[in-house]
Amino acid sequence: MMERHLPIPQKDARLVMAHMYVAFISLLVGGLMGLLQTFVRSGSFDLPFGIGYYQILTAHGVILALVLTTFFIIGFQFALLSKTVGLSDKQRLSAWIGFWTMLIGTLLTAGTILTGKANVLYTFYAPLKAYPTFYIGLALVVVGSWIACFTNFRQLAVWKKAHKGEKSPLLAFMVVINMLLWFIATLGVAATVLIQFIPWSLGMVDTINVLVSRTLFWYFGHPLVYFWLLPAYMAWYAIIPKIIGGKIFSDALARLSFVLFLMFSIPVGFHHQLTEPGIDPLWKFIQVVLTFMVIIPSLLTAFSMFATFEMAGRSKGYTSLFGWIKALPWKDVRFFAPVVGMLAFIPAGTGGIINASHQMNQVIHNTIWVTGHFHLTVGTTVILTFFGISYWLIPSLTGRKLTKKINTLGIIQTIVWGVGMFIMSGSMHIAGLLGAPRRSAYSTYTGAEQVDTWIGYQLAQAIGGTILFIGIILMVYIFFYMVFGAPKGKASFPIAEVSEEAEPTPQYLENWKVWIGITIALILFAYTIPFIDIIQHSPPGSEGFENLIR
Ligand code: HAS
Repeated sequence: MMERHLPIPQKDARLVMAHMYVAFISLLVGGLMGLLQTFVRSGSFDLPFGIGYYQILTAHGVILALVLTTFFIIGFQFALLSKTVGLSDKQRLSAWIGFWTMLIGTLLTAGTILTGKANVLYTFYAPLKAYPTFYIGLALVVVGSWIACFTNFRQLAVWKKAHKGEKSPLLAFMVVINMLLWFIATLGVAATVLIQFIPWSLGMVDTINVLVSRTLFWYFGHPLVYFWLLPAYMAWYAIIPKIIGGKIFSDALARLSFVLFLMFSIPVGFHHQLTEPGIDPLWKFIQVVLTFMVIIPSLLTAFSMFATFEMAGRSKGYTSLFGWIKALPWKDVRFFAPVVGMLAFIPAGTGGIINASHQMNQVIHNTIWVTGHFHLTVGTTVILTFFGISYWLIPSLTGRKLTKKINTLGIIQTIVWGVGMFIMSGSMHIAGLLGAPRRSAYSTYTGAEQVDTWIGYQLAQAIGGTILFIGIILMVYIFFYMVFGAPKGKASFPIAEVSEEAEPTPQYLENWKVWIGITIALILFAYTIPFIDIIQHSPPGSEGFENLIR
């Protein structure tokens, strides 16, 4: 077969595409589960063939939040590193080993869920207990992702050695930060899965320390959301400027915001446990303060994006206060999809700040407001940016062109997604404020009056969910068309240059020892005392509850 002219070596393209296939198949399967859920919760639909609500809820969460994201991100990051610092044969081999390890783990976990032996949701809170293969599969996914981490670290290290004294390419720096964050964070989930869940599910021990397991989960669970967000920020900072015909506002600011994410995204897990008994309120308060620190890099990003857009518009001659908005390429889906994601992040981030506010958390915790929050953040901001990336990445990996037709279909897909999510997530937020719980199947709560106030919103969720599912079908069609159907041709791999007016990037931003040192110090500060306290004052462990919920 003739080698096609691709912006990255064909062997690397194949590796990235393998990740993309898993991601887009996951989108279809996980999305279908989501659609069924909204139907059940509307109260007018029962699942056939004895399938349980919590079974599909677990599949939906694991397949979309863990599988789709991890495969897309790791694949995308390999593409970025292949383009900026290269991927040697040895590194490619280890990347493939990582991929297969993750895939085997995914199949094991997904298979366990589909046979109804793991109705524990994606947070797998103890004392709900799953069949051991659920946890073993998850452990394999984490191990596979670690292989990817170390391959990425090695890629940059080799490049640095060959380019002594040079600043690393911005995207390579960002990828390494994200993988460092992921590695440090997954140590927590690996610890709870290996030390607590697997022995317990195998029957080697009778009980599990519930609070320790949840604390280790959230030590991982919050940085997890930034592991999803940072690849979107990579595209915003370094790719979107090229697509709009502009330049990166500031390389230093972009790096600083990533360094702040590394430092502050981990020592904040308690903000998911603010209502959890057994954790000293002082340490909850300290972690809330640290949570407010992790908002800063997102505010820096918002500033940076506005500056990039304005600079690009003004360079094209738009001089009025907001005239530069007109200069943006609204008809280019590679811009349109991510920018809708950015706009969604304004209310989504505001919701996050509400969640993190200690007192207000009491109002929304465990209500469907939180589900609304994460469908706006990961389900809109992140995923629409991933779709936006796909419109140039997939053609550039398959040697095809993004046709006008697909561009238009992509814009329609984005609008469908935006409308569906506005209806679904909006009604989730409102129903949550009215007290509707999350993580629960349809219930009339023995005819309680309060239920009447949120019934209409549950119906709206089903309508929004249906529109979103149409969006999924469109996106999966677009993906396969870009892989197999689009005309052959040369597609671009857009990476922007830094503006000439930007300040030079200080050397210290690449001082890995300092940033990793501060990150570890902050984690030790935020977790050591409360964790010792949790272990010392733990109530007796709990035995497991299997298939308690269906
Ligand atoms: Fe969150 C719960 C707090 C961000 C995901 N979050 C969750 C859960 C998920 C999740 C999945 O403190 C549920 C977990 C579970 O199952 O229990 N979250 C925050 C805070 C932020 C935040 C403070 N979350 C995210 C992101 C996520 C995500 C990002 C996924 C990707 N979250 C919480 C808390 C809880 C929580 C509590 C626990 C609730 C509970 O009680 O259970 C912040 O990072 C948000 C900062 C963001 C901003 C917005 C900046 C805006 C930007 C856009 C600019 C727009 C432009 C467009 C440039 C401050 C950058 C311009 C366009 C033109 C045309 C000009």
